[in-house]
Amino acid sequence: MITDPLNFLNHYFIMQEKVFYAIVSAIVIIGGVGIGVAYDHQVAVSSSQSSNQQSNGGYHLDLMEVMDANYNSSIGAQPRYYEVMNGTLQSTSNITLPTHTKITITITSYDMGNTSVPAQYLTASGVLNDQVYVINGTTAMGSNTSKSWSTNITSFPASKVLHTFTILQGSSTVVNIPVIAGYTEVASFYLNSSGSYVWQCEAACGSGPTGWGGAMSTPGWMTGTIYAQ
Ligand SMILES: [Cu+2]
Repeated sequence: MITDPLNFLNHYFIMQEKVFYAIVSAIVIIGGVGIGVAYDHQVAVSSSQSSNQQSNGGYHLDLMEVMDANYNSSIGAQPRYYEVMNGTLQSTSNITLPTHTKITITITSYDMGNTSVPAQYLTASGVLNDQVYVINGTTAMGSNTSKSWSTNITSFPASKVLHTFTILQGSSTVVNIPVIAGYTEVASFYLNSSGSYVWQCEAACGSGPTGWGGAMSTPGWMTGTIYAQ
């Protein structure tokens, strides 16, 4: 029974006020934790991306291929692979990779055209499912080519391949990734034995009558050494 309606209302509003502040406090605390988690997550992601270190997804090898790097005064411009590491462009003359670890390679090509490639290097091999995930449009051309937009490819059309990223152990091909000029490509592979490998572009993209001069025969351009450890 309510004896004093005013006192009851007063009490009621005080209670409401307490509940209100409790709810506000809970929102602030939960929200704060949420922001903290999001912030931590962002920091973790950006630091793992910039260091090329191993993370949950394995190891990341990021290569950038450019069309016209200055080779020398007589040959002039040549295509070149760089390794992107810690936000800087590094030479690909020596690449260090881990063994028994999933290596995800991203090749970003800023290039155009095609060149002659022996048939066996037109097929992706040594990569997961023998497939390369190919994204059209690193180089903006003003129109989209819908058919080849974000597709898994095993057999590459000869008319589109300008380079390969091929890893050789002695005379055997361990990994072969055909590269389409002006595309971004992603694939994964494992190196199961430690030691040194040769990497080579197998498409004749260099200088001279055979196309195997200049970049094709120069470490850090279209060939180099991979140390697996
Ligand atoms: Cu090449």
